[in-house]
Amino acid sequence: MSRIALPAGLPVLPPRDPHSHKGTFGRALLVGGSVGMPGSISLSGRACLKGGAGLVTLAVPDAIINTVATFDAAYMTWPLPTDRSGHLPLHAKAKLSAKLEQADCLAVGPGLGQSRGLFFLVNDLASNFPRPMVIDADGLNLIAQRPDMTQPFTAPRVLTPHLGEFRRLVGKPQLTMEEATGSAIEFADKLQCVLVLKGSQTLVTDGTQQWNNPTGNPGLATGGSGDVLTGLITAMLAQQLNVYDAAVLAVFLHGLAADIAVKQTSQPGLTASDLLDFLEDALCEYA
Ligand code: B4P
Ligand code: MG
Repeated sequence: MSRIALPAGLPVLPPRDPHSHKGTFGRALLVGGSVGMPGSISLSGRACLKGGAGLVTLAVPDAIINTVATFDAAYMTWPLPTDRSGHLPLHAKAKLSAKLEQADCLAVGPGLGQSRGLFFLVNDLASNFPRPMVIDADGLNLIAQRPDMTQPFTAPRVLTPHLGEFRRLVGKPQLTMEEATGSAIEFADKLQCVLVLKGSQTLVTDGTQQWNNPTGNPGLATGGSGDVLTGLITAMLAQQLNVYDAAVLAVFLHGLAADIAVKQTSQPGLTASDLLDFLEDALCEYA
């Protein structure tokens, strides 16, 4: 039973069937990481587990796989090649194929970095992965470099830019947050995707529906909190929520976790790792 008043329109995560098993709650595949940035993808993976995905696999460059594996025992890791700059090369796709076939949903971006090979890899996945996919961080910066940004996606996609990333997506470096709100709705409608415009009042839109998120606080203005959100959205997709509902529920719970956290910690002291611990409390409030 919830102890807080849940806002009207909040999506419902169906109760768990007593006879369910881990396959029931989906296989999530998260692709990211690079040499020097092993933490982001781990935060996403841990949030994905905490959010209820049945099986979570992190596909990362082989140069960092041992580091990523030691951050949590509950997710699986899958090694991909590492290029000379410490990133995934384009031919990582071949090694990824088997995992892509098994995945119910995909997230790409946290800690990925940017390179020419990654440009082709990420845009290939964004265009061709047939099931729901979250695109975050450098994944967004890489799709922003596509020659044709007006081409709609043909499979369900959630894009999670903060204002800086959204400016790059629309090619307008001076866009204000107020201008971005209107532009985000138009963008989501044109590209047939769900857009999560992150900020102090995160907006979720699919071009028709809009959710102005009421939870969250400046404690979230800390490195890695966006990676946690990416993992949480992916968890909701793994549990078969549609892309809009998955984004709305994850954004709400992410902010709620932070609101609960700062009753016990300070806003400056809240870290993304702490936030993971409070996702549990947010889910309990929601249940
Ligand atoms: P990045 O490498 O892009 O790192 P990051 O995305 O900022 O980190 P992270 O993934 O943890 O946080 P995110 O914002 O995704 O940074 C590279 C450059 O981009 C840096 O120079 C940075 O200054 C710049 N940049 C970062 N954010 C920018 C912005 N908004 N506008 C312009 N430039 C920016 O996710 C953070 C999460 O916390 C979101 O869910 C967000 O909604 C929430 N959050 C943050 N502040 C909040 C607040 N005051 N109240 C409520 N929620 C808040
Ligand atoms: Mg981010």
